[in-house]
Amino acid sequence: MELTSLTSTYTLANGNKIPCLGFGTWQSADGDEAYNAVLSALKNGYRHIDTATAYENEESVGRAINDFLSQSGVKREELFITTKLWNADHGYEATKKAIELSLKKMKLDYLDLYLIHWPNPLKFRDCWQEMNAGSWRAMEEAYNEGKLKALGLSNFRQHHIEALLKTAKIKPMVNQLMVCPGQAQRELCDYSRSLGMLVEGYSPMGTGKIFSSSEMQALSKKYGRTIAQICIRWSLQEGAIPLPKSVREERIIENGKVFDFELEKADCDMIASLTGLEIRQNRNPDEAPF
Ligand code: 1BO
Repeated sequence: MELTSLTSTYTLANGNKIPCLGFGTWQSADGDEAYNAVLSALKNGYRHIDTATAYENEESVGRAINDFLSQSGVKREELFITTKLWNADHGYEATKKAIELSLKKMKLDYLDLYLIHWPNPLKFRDCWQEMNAGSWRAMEEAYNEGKLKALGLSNFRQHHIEALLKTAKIKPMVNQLMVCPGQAQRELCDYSRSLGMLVEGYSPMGTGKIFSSSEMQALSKKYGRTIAQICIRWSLQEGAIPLPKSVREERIIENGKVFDFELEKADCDMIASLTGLEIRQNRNPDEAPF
């Protein structure tokens, strides 16, 4: 599939289109910071916005989306908006309420994608399978009512997915995972794809020491691109849908300019196996303290 711009799309298992690169809002503070970042992303051509209840910025993100829609003439159906269920709200009843609350906070009639953010909350560690099954049932109902246009998962590993599939009537369409240099998670990405899911990659830069890495600096020189652009391009070539985040307009613009160059396969493999970057380790969801 040829990806040529921020509006190039993949097709989800239900036939809906999803832009191949999204704008992440994790760690964007509620209020002006998240509002201005999302508005700037939309004004600069991003059409896919990712937030979560846990990011505590749904209100500002929703306000930016609605202001953009009323100012720009762009139609709601041209945007792809995702939010996620947080850990406290697992289970059928709580999930139903959480979906309504997200829609209300964001002032939207529907979400393009709704994800279970985390498979095994500390609060439900002895009954996570049952809680996820209840959440999924609530999500399926909201999907059938048109409030959610696609359903998916985040941070789910193979055994979490297998457990969910025992009762799911609608199969998950996305698994959103941390995909960054040194943590490509290729096996889990391939497994997710083998079940018909698309993989989204959060934290494409990973941060840590990525910007002082001599290997990444050499690639930046070789391709004449910033290290952030190399990371985002790498994520795209891994087959993921990268979700870079920035709150600075010049970076937001720069991060979207990744469609006019290609990394060599050997460089992609090198990035995938980089070590010593001191990037926050991808947490084991069965041991996370939340
Ligand atoms: C625990 C939050 C990960 C990014 O969505």
